[in-house]
Amino acid sequence: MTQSNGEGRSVDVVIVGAGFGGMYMLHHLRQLGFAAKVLERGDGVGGTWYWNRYPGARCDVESLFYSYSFDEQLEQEWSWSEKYSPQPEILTYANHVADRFDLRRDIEFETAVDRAVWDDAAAVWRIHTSKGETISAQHYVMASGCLSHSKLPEIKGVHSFRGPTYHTGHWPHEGVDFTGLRVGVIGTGSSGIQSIPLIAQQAAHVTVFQRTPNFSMPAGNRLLTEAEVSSMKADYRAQRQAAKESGFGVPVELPTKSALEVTEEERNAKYEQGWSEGNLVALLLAFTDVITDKAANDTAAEFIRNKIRSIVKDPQTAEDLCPFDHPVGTKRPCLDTGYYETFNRQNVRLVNLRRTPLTEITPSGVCTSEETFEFDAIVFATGFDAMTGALVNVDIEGRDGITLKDKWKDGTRTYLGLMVHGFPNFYTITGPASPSVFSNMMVSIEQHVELIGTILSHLRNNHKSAIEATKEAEDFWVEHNNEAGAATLYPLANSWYMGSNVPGKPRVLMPYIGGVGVYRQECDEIVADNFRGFTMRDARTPAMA
Ligand code: FAD
Ligand code: N01
Repeated sequence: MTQSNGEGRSVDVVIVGAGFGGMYMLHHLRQLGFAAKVLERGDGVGGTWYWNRYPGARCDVESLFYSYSFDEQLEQEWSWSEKYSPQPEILTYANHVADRFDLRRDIEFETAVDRAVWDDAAAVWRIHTSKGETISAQHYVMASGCLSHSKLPEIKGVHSFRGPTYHTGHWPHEGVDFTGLRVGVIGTGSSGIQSIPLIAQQAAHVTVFQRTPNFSMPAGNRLLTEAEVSSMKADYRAQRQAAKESGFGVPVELPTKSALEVTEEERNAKYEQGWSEGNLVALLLAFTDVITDKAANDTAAEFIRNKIRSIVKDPQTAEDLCPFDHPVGTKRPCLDTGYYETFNRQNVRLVNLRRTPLTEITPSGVCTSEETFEFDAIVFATGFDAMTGALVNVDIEGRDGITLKDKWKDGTRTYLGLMVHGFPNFYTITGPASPSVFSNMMVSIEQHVELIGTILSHLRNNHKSAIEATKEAEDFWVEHNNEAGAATLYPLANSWYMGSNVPGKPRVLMPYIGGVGVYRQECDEIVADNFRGFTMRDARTPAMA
């Protein structure tokens, strides 16, 4: 029940964020009979798909899988139009879900959470909002997103440009018309790679500033046929189950051979299949060892580099676009539509910042160590303070006054990527050390939401007021996450997975690479084993045991 005790409102659960995580959390808690409120900074639902409205934004997990599975009717009534649907369609889907389940009446928009403090005596969270209100809640869920805290580059003069600047992660709702403009784009991750081809079609000239070339492959995006959609709808239960049991949250045939035990022809034929299908996972799982063995990985990397060389006409530009500094897959690989071809256009130039570093942004443009560029607009495709940014941006104070920011200053520490020792009744959907960004996020979101539902129901049924991860369980999970990561090539890259894109951020592989199927099984076993690794407090006991 939502109540007011004269000192502010009180609800069972406060959820931060109205993306796919927060929306399903709200719906699920309502079904279980809890009173929940969602607080959302933006003025609409959709999270990622509300903010990232840059040209070309679309998913790179096939839409038929990048969608909720929790409601069969929803699944049957909604039809995706494209293999990888564009941002407007995904946002329309989010709005449809919000309407269909009447979610908006419990979402407060344009409301940011700034601070949250655990009141141990009362066993409640006091959650402070940008509107000056304090809401009390027994449980506090951060559904604040892994890729929601955008960041500008650390470049001298970054705020000094006179003309308009845009960050891909909070693009103007009304769109941007680049017609006739000289545009500088900084960043060549997924957002840059998706947007550059479309900006180039419109602008008079585009200069792309690339620090690290990325591995990208053509999405092969296309309209879905009616037959494809209905055949998926007929088989959805089996497909969803396969996704839940898989490694990355999409069903895929598992490899049986090493890349090094087959002939070059056989190897390249397998890579060609992934490339022509526009299927990232198929390429990374073409062989057993692509993401674990450097020599095996080199074969996939060289396959992609040869594709780049075959597409890009100018040999120096082609070579500059070829990634050599990280194994393929260890930075988030990209799916594109005409990215490499864009560098054959007369109005596009690539600047390799490894040769001529960016030195300054000025009122009229950008300077490198060798040149000055004048622009009418600058696009920052410079990414996010991923996985932890949105969490530590809120001043979250747990038991004994410890803050989450302090606790994580040498690296994230969580149990299952879901709860944190010292922070009772606090949950992070797709938090660090869960499969999260190493998966189809819809699968990971649904699993965390349902796990939180199981925990809250258990507490209620057993008259417990609070739950907390033990230090031992957290230590074990941190170690387990690190061991899983160390068995792969991921630590070799300077990626946002490793926190390397934020100066001073501890270098730790944040997501859990064990796979969504294995992780789900681990979680299920913990629940079945009487919530192993958690302590619970009786409603009448004053402090955590
Ligand atoms: P988000 O969608 O990020 O929502 C979090 C919400 O919390 C935001 O609306 C934010 O405003 C709000 N918020 C944060 N902090 C506060 C605060 N303090 N107070 C109030 N509100 C707050 N994943 C895939 O699996 N497949 C894909 O193809 C894919 N494509 C992507 C494309 C782009 C461009 C990006 C950026 C990410 C993509 N992702 C993809 C990852 C994507 O983030 C997730 O799939 C999913 O949308 C995350 O949902 P979420 O609800 O967890 O977080
Ligand atoms: O961000 P990024 P993103 N000087 O961090 C460069 C998801 N997503 O928004 O690599 C010069 O990947 C930086 O260079 P470097 C997906 O999970 C999915 O593109 O650090 N350059 C890099 O090139 C993705 O991984 C889709 O050397 C600077 C770029 O900016 C995640 O979101 C689409 C710089 C940032 O790339 C983030 O993607 C979009 C500087 N000072 C996003 N600072 C799909 O297709 C940064 N850079 C589904």
